[in-house]
Amino acid sequence: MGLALHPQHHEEMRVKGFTIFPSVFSTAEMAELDKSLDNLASREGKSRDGAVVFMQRVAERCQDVKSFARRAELVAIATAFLGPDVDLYFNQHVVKNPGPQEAFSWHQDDAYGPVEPTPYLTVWVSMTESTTANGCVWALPGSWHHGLLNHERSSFGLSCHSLDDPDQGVPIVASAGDIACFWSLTVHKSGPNLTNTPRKAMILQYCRPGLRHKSTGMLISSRIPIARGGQRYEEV
Ligand SMILES: O=C(O)CCC(=O)C(=O)O
Repeated sequence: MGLALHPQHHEEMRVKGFTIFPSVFSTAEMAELDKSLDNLASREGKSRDGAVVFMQRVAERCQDVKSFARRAELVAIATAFLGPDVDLYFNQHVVKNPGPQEAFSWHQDDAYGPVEPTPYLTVWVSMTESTTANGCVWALPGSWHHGLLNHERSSFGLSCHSLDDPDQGVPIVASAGDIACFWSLTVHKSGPNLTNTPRKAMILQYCRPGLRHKSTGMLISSRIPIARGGQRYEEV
């Protein structure tokens, strides 16, 4: 598997605000991560069977996920886009089970908790196939250039662009082990899962150290160190 980072990835992040890394992890590695998340859910008495399940801050509670967030491939991506020092700001596992649930509204990740400096980097790891039929992510190319947009509450999260607008961006179709990277200002949505198997993703959000809440200026202290001086952070 492995990772090849090309000038095209930088160009796509600069122009469109997102880029894809195919086949970074194997299907077996994704199954292993899935098992760790399943074990965590069992340990905590939680179910992954709801329509859409969010398990947040799992790296803080599961060593396997924390180690995964420091995989060499992810350190390479995060340091390429953010510089040599990187922290994990936020992470969540999302399961979209089959069902007639709504689409996840068009939004910017920054809208859920404005921070400075912005944008940070969202690394969306596809743990299963992600298709237009099972609720893949869609992105609006170039949208990150407009800064933080006004968001309104919708029936499924915050919304900054209508699901009825003729411009519905582009789908990010992925296989298990592919990665989609986007800025926290890139406008994106995801659709319902109209198939009969779950769609799963691990979302890792990386930032430079020193991230602060925009509203209060307070340092966000709960970050996990990922890389220092371009090298993976080793716990002592
Ligand atoms: O995994 C998904 O469906 C996307 C979720 C999403 O857009 C987000 O967490 O910001």
